Amino acid sequence: MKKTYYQAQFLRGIGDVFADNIFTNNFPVAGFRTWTSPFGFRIVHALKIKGLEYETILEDLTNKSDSLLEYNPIYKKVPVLVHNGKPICESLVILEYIDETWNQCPLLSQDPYEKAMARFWAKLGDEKVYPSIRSAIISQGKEQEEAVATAVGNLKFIDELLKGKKFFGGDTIGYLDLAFGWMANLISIVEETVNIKLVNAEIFPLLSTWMNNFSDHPKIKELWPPRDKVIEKFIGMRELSLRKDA
Ligand SMILES: N[C@@H](CCC(=O)N[C@@H](CS)C(=O)NCC(=O)O)C(=O)O
Repeated sequence: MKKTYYQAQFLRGIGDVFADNIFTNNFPVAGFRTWTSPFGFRIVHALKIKGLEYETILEDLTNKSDSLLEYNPIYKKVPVLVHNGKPICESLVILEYIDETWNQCPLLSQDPYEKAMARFWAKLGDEKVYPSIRSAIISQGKEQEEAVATAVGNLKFIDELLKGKKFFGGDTIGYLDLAFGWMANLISIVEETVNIKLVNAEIFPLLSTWMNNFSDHPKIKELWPPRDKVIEKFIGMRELSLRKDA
């Protein structure tokens, strides 16, 4: 079957990673994700922070594996965590499951109010920030300007959460750091791809420092995908979307 431009770009981006990506089921913990899924990063980062061994299965979303469809038949999305054969779907739900199952390096506070706030902000990140940044990648003109304005407006609230703190979780990485973690890597890639500014260090000093602290953390750093490959993928996504709209 002839591949679309986007699929070709995507496959080129991922290189030969697919070749070995069969679910061996040899580990008690396994994570289905893609190489760039912002939601997928949360899971592997949480497993790393907790110091757990796990198997990663990188999905091609244009050709989802039977295992993914079996484990997430409702949404058919990544990430999925499989623990002792049982699937858990939805990245924020998975984060809480990981935190409750493995006590070391706690991610969520025990305080009900702080916990509620962390969940509130994580939801805002998913419902407001992620869609606007995604839209900024694939749109242009007025639509893109509006997307950037929405993203920047919400990032301002997020920046303020960091007052007096190194991480959203305090001195160490917590639930909200993992929920927002994708921003630390993908925002500057989006800025470079579409030539826009989302996080200006002068306007967002705290967020900008957090982005560096988080993405350079030894347990986080090694899991980011190659920057040039992600840019290549985003350019492909953008071209496909703009061509569709033309
Ligand atoms: N709310 C979900 C979102 C997951 C999601 O959107 N995953 C995307 C990849 S980034 C996906 O699997 N898309 C496949 C599809 O929509 O068919 C979560 O937090 O896990």
